[in-house]
Amino acid sequence: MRSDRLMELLAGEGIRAALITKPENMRYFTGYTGEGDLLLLPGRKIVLTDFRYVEQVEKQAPDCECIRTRGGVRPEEEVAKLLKENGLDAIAYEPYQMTVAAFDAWKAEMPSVRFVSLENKPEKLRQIKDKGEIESICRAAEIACGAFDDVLGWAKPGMTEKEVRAYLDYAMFRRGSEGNAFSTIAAAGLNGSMPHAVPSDHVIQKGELLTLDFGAKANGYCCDMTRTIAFGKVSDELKDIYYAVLEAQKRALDAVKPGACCRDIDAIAREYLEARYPGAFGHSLGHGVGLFIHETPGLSTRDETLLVPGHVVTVEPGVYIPGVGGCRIEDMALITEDGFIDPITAPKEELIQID
Ligand SMILES: [Mn+2]
Repeated sequence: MRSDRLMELLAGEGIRAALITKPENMRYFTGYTGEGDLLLLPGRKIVLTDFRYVEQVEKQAPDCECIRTRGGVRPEEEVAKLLKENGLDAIAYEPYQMTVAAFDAWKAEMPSVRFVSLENKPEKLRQIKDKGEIESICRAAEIACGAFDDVLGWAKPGMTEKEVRAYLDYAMFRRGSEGNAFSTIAAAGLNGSMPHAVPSDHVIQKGELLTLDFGAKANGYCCDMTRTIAFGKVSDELKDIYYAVLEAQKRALDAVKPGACCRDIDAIAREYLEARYPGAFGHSLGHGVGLFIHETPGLSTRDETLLVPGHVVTVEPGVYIPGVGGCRIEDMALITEDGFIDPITAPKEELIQID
């Protein structure tokens, strides 16, 4: 059981209870996708939630106990009671998403209980994806790549960024996506120099690049991909940017394998682009992906993690030049025993031109 691994880690610190409040982590440990809190005790998983979700807990997480909360039954009280019954005076909590108000409420209910930060232990466990998780990510990627193909057959100069975004999102849903992995980015022309540009009413003109960064979800798992395409003939300057980004990505991908250091992979793409477009690649090369769109490890200047089978990272160099435009190309690497699988099969070898 996944939660046993967490409890083993905590046992080393003398802690035998954990309060899981982040939805992705609750899902990871139980399969339950609704609202509520999860209390982990040795050999027990207890979901605390209200009337709206009780049936859902039974269906999605049959090995969990469920405590129904309501006006008179507050989760804080129930957890305090359970700790007391089990003679526990310490509990691990998740520090990253809990509000200060919620934390105060938990502590006020059990003043003699010691609260110990879980830090990133659940996220560390989630780094290594199992076969089912990999299959879900591949399914999400299949949906997203299919949707990109749909867009290629539909998009024309004269459409706005918002229209393209709407169609791309529609195409992903139509192909079975559960939801967007994040807000789809469609940035054309000069907007392309903003890595996380919000789709606007800008009308896409011939001679512009369009960067599409998007992801579908399957079984809760995200994929993440970016392609940059051209509308009409674009300048040599923009073409050069595209092929420089592509070459940087290929060089980085060549280095992706078990045992490789995340920081070194980032450096390969960074040095290549820095030599040609100084200062134009200002974000990390990539990040982990799973139930959440940005996970660890990351391909960045600071992450010294060595890749192992089961890690999933994006490889997404870009060049962004205000007043000129920008380009990003993003694939995913699912690390295997002898290399990696890239589930992003959308074409990129030649700059795609839409007339
Ligand atoms: Mn990404």
